Amino acid sequence: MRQQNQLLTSRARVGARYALFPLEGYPLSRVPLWPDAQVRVLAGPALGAKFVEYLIDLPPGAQGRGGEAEIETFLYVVSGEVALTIEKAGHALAAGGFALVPPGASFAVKATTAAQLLLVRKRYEIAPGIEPFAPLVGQQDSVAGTAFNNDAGAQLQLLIPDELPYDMAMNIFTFQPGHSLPYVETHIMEHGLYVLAGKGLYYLEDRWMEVEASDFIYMAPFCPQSYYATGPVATKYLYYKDVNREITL
Ligand code: UGY
Ligand code: MN
Repeated sequence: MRQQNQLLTSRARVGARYALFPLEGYPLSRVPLWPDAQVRVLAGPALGAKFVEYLIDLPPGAQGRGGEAEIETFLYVVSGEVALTIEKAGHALAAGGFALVPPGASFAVKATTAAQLLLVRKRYEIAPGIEPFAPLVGQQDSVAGTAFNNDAGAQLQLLIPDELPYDMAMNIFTFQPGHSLPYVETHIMEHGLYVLAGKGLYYLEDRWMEVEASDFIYMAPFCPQSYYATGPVATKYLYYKDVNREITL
């Protein structure tokens, strides 16, 4: 927030195929399933996205829940600790912990400490002959990274297995300063990308833009995109991608 005697400027941009939103620009929402939380709606259908992404701040003891028929939910703990129950199974999640709840399964979250969560909701795409997945719970530190394009300075972790029962990817990219995506990529999949750490330059549509930790980027299908990490610390970003399904006509 600027003082009344200062000019207003912003890095927020909404282009034809992308949007870049610094966190400071989001007013807070209150939503019924997370009544004691401060919710920032990062993306949703009004932006053109076929998914919904929230950033949720929970004070200690605050609760939330979900579980809609046909909708799957991914949860990621940015900071703090929460107790998560999926159907009747309990899980303690600390920073870096994550879960994917299948469509139709109910879940509840209670903040053990002050906590910040990212939540992605997507309509699950049933595929003929493919059984839907069971609840998945994990911790990012236990997920092996692979060097992207043989660059050890660009590590990619797939939090959700790249297998046909899953129709979404949630990946963490870690770039050491000076490392980058190897080309400007353009693909049919959408992205919802939250910068967890570091800073650098994102190429979106047709230009380079500065981005930093806590920025959110929406990339629509076929948005030309690339990234170059500046520093001084490594960039880490968590991103959503729709995968593993036929393209509907
Ligand atoms: O998986 C991806 O499409 C990834 N390379 N995109 C990105 O980081 N913008
Ligand atoms: Mn991409």
